[in-house]
Amino acid sequence: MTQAHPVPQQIWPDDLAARYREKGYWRGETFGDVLRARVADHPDRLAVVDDRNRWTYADLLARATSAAGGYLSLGLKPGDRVIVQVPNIAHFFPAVFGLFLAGLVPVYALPAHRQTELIHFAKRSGARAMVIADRHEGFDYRPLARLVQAEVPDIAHIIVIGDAGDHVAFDSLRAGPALPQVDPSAVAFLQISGGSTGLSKLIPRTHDDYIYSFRASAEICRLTGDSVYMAALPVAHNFPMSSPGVFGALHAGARVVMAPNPAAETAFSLIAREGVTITGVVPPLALLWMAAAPRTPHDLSSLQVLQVGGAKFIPEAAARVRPTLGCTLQQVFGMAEGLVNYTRLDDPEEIITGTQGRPISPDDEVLILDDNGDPVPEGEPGHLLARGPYTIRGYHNDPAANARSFTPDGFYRTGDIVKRLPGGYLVVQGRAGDHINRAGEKVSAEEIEDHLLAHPAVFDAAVVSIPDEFLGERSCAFVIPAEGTSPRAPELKAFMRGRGVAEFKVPDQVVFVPEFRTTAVGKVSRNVLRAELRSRYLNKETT
Ligand code: AMP
Ligand code: DBH
Repeated sequence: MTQAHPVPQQIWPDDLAARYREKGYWRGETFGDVLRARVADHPDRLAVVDDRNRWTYADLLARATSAAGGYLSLGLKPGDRVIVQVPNIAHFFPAVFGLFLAGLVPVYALPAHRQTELIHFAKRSGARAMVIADRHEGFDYRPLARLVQAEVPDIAHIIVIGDAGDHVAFDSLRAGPALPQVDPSAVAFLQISGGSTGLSKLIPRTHDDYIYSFRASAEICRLTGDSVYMAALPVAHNFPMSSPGVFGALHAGARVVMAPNPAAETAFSLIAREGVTITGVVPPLALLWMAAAPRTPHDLSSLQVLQVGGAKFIPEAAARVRPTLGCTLQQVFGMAEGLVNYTRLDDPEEIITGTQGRPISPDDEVLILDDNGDPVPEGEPGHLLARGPYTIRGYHNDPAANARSFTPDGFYRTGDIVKRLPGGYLVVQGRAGDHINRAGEKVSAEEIEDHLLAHPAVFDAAVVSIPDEFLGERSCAFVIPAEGTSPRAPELKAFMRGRGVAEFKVPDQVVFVPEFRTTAVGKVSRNVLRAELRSRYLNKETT
């Protein structure tokens, strides 16, 4: 017997919802409406390009409509969740617009996720199907999906883009039953949080709220029908998806170019070939691109805006973007839960290089509070909380996380420590919680510790973030070996890989210690312990 599973919901109080509608943020449009409107405007304009395909807006809608009918013909019902683990290929769009048209709810997984994460997403969301690509960048996703299905039998269908074997071929999906009426205030998809405590949480976003966020983002980034947006980061990330990302670009009637990977050589050749005008990267990639630019044979002159976000971009590096790449830098500080900040394209240089931008919306409410929950004096650092027309009011199916992460009046506790400058510009100072922001991928310390603790030679483990010149932060696991054992770092790393987790969660470094030598009396909290280990490490006294 399968257990009844809650349908994802996102509920704003009536007065705020009314206000967001009245102000024209929420327009009662669905993803399907957006695509249909663009097709009506310019059916023959190129919408999506990858290494094999060049599809117009009309092509995209036709393919999405076939997919939608095909999904429903398989027996999926509007409201059902479908895990989407699709890399940066053109088919991502018919796959997800097909789901939207059918009223199905994508649950976005990253190509880097492995069975441990996927099983968690599947169980927590109550997923009934998966859409995957056959292979990408040397990895075969079909055996992985089969492993997930073996653990979560509610997954009735695996739909494969490419060579499907004995699964359902995406290209065989054909229009069938009539498509349902889709409610714009309903949850359109579940996005994945980086996870600050334990496993990733599922983030329910509605058509209304998400479309507002990328429509307004596209305006801030001045996208037009002549813009060419390149998705360099994996498109399931909220940043390349919506800030303004691929959806903001399609909303603006622009062209989307899918880069199969973000290496400088790949990205630069696509920039030159397609005349890319804007793209977004994380800080370590910005550094690599700046290092590669002086020697590239490719013409990068079409690039007008390089967006950098996901982790802090230091001012010294920020100042080098224009001289090396010849384009405007835009800093982006956002989160899949909602609030996104941008430096504006015409901001003064010191704002662009020295801040992480200001919120999208006049109705974004931002609080900066001290440890007691009182507002800090202007310009002082404090905890960032946010509420607004595209910031969620709760995670899906996770009452414990909701009690921690939201205030009674609906503000989301971001976990970030920021200060606010005049004009509302935010400067990120750090994190309150224990996660590692590894090149923009957020990894929860607790999640890594739980994996390590499953190894018989690990008596205890504490994972901390260590500053890293290239990655921004890297993960360091302090491990107390179990009595009579002497585990080695490669063995523990291999063990974690064997458990089927994304590679970015495998600790970068393992330090063995005989004990945690905690000074506090009694039982110390994990946070105190991690902070102490981290400072011991930074002061080079780890043994
Ligand atoms: P998530 O909630 O997993 O979507 O991750 C969002 C988090 O990424 C934010 O709360 C910040 O901690 C971090 N982040 C995103 N953009 C930036 C940025 N430009 N500078 C510093 N931190 C950032
Ligand atoms: O890191 C993020 O999650 C992020 C960064 C920039 C994000 O969600 C966004 C912009 O929308």
